[in-house]
Amino acid sequence: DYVLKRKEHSEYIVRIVKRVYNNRNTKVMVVDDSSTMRRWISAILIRQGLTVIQAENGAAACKLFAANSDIKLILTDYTMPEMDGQELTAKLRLLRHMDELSIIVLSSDENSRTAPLFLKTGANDFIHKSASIEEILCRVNSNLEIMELLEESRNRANRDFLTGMWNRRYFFENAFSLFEESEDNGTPLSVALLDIDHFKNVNDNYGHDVGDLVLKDFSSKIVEYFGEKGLCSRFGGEEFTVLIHGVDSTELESYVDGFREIIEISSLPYRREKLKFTVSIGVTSNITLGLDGMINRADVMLYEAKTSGRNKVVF
Ligand code: GH3
Ligand code: MG
Ligand code: MG
Ligand code: MG
Repeated sequence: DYVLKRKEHSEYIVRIVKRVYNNRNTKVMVVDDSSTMRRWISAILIRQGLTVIQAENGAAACKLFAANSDIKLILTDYTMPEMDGQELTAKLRLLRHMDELSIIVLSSDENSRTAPLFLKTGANDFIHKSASIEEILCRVNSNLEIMELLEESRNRANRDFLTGMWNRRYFFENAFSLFEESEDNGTPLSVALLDIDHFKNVNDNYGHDVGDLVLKDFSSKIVEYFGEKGLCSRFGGEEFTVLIHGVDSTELESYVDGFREIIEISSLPYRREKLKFTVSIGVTSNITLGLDGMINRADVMLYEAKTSGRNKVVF
């Protein structure tokens, strides 16, 4: 085995400890028709803190994958009855992108064409079965690390830093396809613009940090009420946008007003006080305006809610 220098070694240990810590929520699947091989690899991965699921061939793996959509990495054999590793790789790659599911092939095949064949089919990596346990672990770990880094950079690009909510950029990237879907199949679609009333007072009276706390609390209430499905985003400052799909016009008013009421009656404990505030909401369901037009319209309605007394929903 390659022996690391002292400093390199301690850095490596830190990485491994961090890796095992991160692995505690990570599910992987081992696919092999040899039960001895399957158990041997699974035992190694379990020792790394991973949760392991086993399948005896590609077909069984597909079924288990459908029931365990949170699987992050698959370590698969090549030659298996019913469905081999290549067909499995091709099938799963259609369902998940390379940065969401890592597929590593572990094969004893000696043909020099096998590795490139798998890599072209969509495998993230190819390891020969003669590899040491150490090599298998290094490759599993680095593939998991790459996916985590990619997820982190995706979040940095798409989420608002303070609240963790989708940002304006993500909203526009995804709102349009929902809009088109609604045009095609008639699913009702509405845009709601939410703005905290007199938020400046919170900052002025309690400071910017408390203002930030209020924004975090408010945004988690939005996501809780409208759901991630509702495409909730922070548009900027204390203004939020929700694209509501699937709520009929007859129910829309009470649905949105339900949220306004929750904010009106809830409070945020801060030191010995209970912070209270209200929200004004502008809504439109007129999809003939186009997406930008709907946002503008909701903004006009929001302005009307503000000028006519706040703490209300205007359609
Ligand atoms: P209105 O009822 O008309 O909406 O009044 P308002 O005070 O809520 O609105 P205004 O637009 O006057 O003030 C919004 C304030 O939000 C001003 C700005 O400093 C504050 N703000 C914007 N982004 C943040 C943030 O990330 N954190 C904090 N603490 N404050 C923010
Ligand atoms: Mg086999
Ligand atoms: Mg405001
Ligand atoms: Mg505002």
